[in-house]
Amino acid sequence: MKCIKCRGKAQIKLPRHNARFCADHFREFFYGQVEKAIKKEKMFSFNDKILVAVSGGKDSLVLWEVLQRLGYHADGLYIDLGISDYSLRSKKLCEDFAYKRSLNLHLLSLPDMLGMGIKGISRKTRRPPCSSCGLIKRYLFNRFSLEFSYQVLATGHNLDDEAATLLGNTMHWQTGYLSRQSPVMPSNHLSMVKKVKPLYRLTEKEAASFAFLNEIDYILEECPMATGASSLIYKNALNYLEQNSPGTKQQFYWGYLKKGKEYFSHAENGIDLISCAKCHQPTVVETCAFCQLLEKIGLEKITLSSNSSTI
Ligand code: Q46
Ligand code: ZN
Ligand code: ZN
Repeated sequence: MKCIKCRGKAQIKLPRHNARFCADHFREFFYGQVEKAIKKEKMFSFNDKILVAVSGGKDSLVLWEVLQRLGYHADGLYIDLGISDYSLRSKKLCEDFAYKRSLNLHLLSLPDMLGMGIKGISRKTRRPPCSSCGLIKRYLFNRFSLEFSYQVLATGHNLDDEAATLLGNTMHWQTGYLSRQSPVMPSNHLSMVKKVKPLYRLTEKEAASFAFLNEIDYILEECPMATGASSLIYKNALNYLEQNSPGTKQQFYWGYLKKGKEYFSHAENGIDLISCAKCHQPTVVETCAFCQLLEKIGLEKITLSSNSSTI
């Protein structure tokens, strides 16, 4: 098997592009796809301060690696969710990653800020763990970006994630979500930071190959709370289709962005955001869902301070 660029020994096969690459040309391909995403979707410039939401998983660490290699100003934020050993290990991996590359990593801890981890919060609020977790992460990443003057929040969502979300939203005809699904969510006047997904042109397997070739250590196990997530069922269904017809995932998601999304634009008008009476973050009701969650665990409000590990 030969690299289609240099005719050297190929290490990676990409059936969806009908291509094979050696390690160097695969890296070139990977950087190229991220740069294309950034430029095509006008995600950010070299003047912007970017905050990367890192979890210790491959996608977010790969994204951070690529952004810093391309010369962007990118810092990381890790949120310790207090999920026993899983959180300890993933935090350590993020700290080691930042230390080896002399990058700035901010740390927030739910046990420190809220007095308990996701399990405890879920018990007190009677919400499923992933629902509390999603709400808390969205809120903290957004508020932290604004309070610490980041213009853009970047997440490691890849093509598999986005295609699976699209499939789920389509299966249930979630027209509001369909109208908003995008690799870029612009900022708004109501304290919403711009959010971007620079890996949306790359698959999970490609991110894993990049991590392997660049010796990026990441947490291999799934979060112990992730069992039974419907997104995994949609991913498996899409993997089956991709195996039999390479390119299906990208045709589905990129095709949606190009041709399908506009049909749902009317569905977006239904949401009127206001400022939360307590914390001034964007919300659709008087007190935002995060402040309601705080009330349920007996807290009035929180202040954010970064426990930075800056090298
Ligand atoms: S971290 Fe949080 Fe995920 Fe774990 S508790 Fe659920 S949502 S599964 S991305
Ligand atoms: Zn090559
Ligand atoms: Zn609030």
